[in-house]
Amino acid sequence: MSAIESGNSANKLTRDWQDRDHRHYMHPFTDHKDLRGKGARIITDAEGVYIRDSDGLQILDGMAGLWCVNLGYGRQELVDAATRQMQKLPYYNSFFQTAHPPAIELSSVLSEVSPPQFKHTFFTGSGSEANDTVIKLVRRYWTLLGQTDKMVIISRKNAYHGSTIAASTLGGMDEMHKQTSILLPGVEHIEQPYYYGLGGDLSEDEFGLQQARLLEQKILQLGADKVAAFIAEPVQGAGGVIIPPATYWPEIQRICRQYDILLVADEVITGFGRLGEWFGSTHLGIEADLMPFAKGVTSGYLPLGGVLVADRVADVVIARGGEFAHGYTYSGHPAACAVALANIRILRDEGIIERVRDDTGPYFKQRWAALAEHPLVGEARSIGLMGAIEIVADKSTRARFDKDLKAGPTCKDFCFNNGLVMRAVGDSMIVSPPLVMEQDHIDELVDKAWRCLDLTAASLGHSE
Ligand code: PXG
Repeated sequence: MSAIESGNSANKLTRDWQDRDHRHYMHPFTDHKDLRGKGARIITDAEGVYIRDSDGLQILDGMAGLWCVNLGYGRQELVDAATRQMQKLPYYNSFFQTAHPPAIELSSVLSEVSPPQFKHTFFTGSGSEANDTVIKLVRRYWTLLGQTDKMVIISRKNAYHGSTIAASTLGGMDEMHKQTSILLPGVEHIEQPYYYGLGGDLSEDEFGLQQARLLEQKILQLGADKVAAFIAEPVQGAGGVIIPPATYWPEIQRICRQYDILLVADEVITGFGRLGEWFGSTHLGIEADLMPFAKGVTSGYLPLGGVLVADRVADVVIARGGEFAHGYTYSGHPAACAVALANIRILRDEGIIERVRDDTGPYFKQRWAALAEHPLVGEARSIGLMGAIEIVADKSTRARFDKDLKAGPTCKDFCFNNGLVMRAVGDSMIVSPPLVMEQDHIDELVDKAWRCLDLTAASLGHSE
């Protein structure tokens, strides 16, 4: 078959997949009318830090799948761990006074790699289920302590905590709230620490304190005896890689302690090395009482989530509480736990997290920061291996392009077509690449991002 023929047959296959995709597959978070016009991009295989589509285009995966493929693609050790476990014991539960080695081992290993206050883990199948579990744990804790009025959980606008009704309520995404319509009672939201978007004339430090003190104001408004917990991502991910000013988290910690409010750090994105520590909380000096996690625990090879439970909560809910009436069929799924164990072993043995902290993270920071010199970029910020750039029409005023021009989505499309996955959150472009990226991959990522910003500027008719 000639190259042209094989190209044609690949395209025909792509069209066939796109057609069946349109007829049968309801995608998550997708406008299907919009998708119909373009056809889905069909990803067929992947290796290392690259994915490949059904037309044979190799694409650098700047998002590690969906913030999860920390080890990159094609790690045989993870495949072998799943295979071995599926042959030995593909499924069993831990409901009726039973357990199995992979879940026991994984909960033990998690207590080693997490901060010292965590010795227990409750497993789930996803980050959303982990956050549903958080709500129940928080309420159970205060109820067992006889403080039945301490019910309200405070969260933040533009937070993402998952898609179940409870997790959508916890999150601060307006569109999700509108569409969910039946939200959980007892959840309140405060404004986010988004300095570029909301900082105005304040210094970063002043703004960090101001935004943290919104929590104190909310607690005082509701009454500390009514507030059970505060939940936040150490660094907001889906909201657009919002990195809080250095003053933010210490002040939040002070407030939670002063008013006796449980602190929940949602580590679904920041866990397992993203910021160059096992958990984002460690990097930012947060001492949490509960830490929901998912994604990077298995590098996304199999679905698994959970909640790390600090002794303060475990001593009440587990030691004194009787039955905790909560659990999922796939809580602690043996194959998923086996993959997580192999994943954590590789992260440890190959020193990947230390490499992010000492080498690739600092290198990424410096290369990424240079994107701020591009005429379209108002800010380029990063932490660990997470980064965002703000596309603006006017750097000095931070004015955005007209929404209808779709600057962010246009840039995202240029990126995909030119071999780079970079996500658009409105007109913020974000990346969160696999932790196994090397310096030359980072060069490739930044060079491609610059070129696609050029293409975006040209298509918007923007000159400096
Ligand atoms: N918490 C955080 C901080 C997350 O980022 C979840 C909870 C929910 O996890 P599950 O496993 O239920 O999806 C997430 C998930 C995006 C995007 O658009 C982000 C997530 C999921 C889907 C899309 O960036 N994060």
